[in-house]
Amino acid sequence: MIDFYTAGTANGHRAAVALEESGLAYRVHKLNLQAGDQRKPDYLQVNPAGAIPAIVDDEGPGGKPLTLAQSGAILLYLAEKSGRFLPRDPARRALAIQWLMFACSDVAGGSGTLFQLAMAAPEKSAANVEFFEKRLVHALRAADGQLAGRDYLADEISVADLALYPVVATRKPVIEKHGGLPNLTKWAERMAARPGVAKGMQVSV
Ligand SMILES: N[C@@H](CCC(=O)N[C@@H](CS)C(=O)NCC(=O)O)C(=O)O
Repeated sequence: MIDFYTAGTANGHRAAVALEESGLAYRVHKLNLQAGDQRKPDYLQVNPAGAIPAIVDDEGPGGKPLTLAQSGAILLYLAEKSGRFLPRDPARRALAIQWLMFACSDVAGGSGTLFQLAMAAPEKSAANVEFFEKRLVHALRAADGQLAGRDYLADEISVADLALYPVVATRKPVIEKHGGLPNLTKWAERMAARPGVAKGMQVSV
């Protein structure tokens, strides 16, 4: 059984979608980030960085418990454990990992900046919000190009699609405002129609 520590953010949804799609058994522990659950001593034993998502697999490699943070690492671990979402073909596999990194660094970072500007930045600036919205959409334009003539980022569905979808879903209004990303929009509809994706997106709402 996998214990899954999460909250209703795109990083949390990323791991939830992967857990649902992998078909592995898990139980959810919801953290209230506003209340500071992530900084409580019990949780810092799970992830000393004080962030979600994290998992504890009591049947990790060699039958030993494994504790893991970082949504991208969790996706790769679940893909290897379930034998799903990491293409066997080496070229597709390399591309899947490239787009996984893109989703978890460039795109998640850009979306995180928008969150910080809205919730935490000491000074509010509409111009800065607009600037970082456009930067995020510019990054997503690369995925839109990759999806021209393809159903999935690495041709077959992979960790890359599972990683990117929650941010695209969360930032739909920003994409619509600055967008014109038709391939990404169609891909997002395809992803949303998957029962595992839909269920994963509801896990910590
Ligand atoms: N790169 C990390 C980011 C994790 C992260 O930033 N989690 C946020 C929520 S989306 C968090 O737990 N923040 C708690 C805090 O900053 O106190 C990942 O992909 O898992």
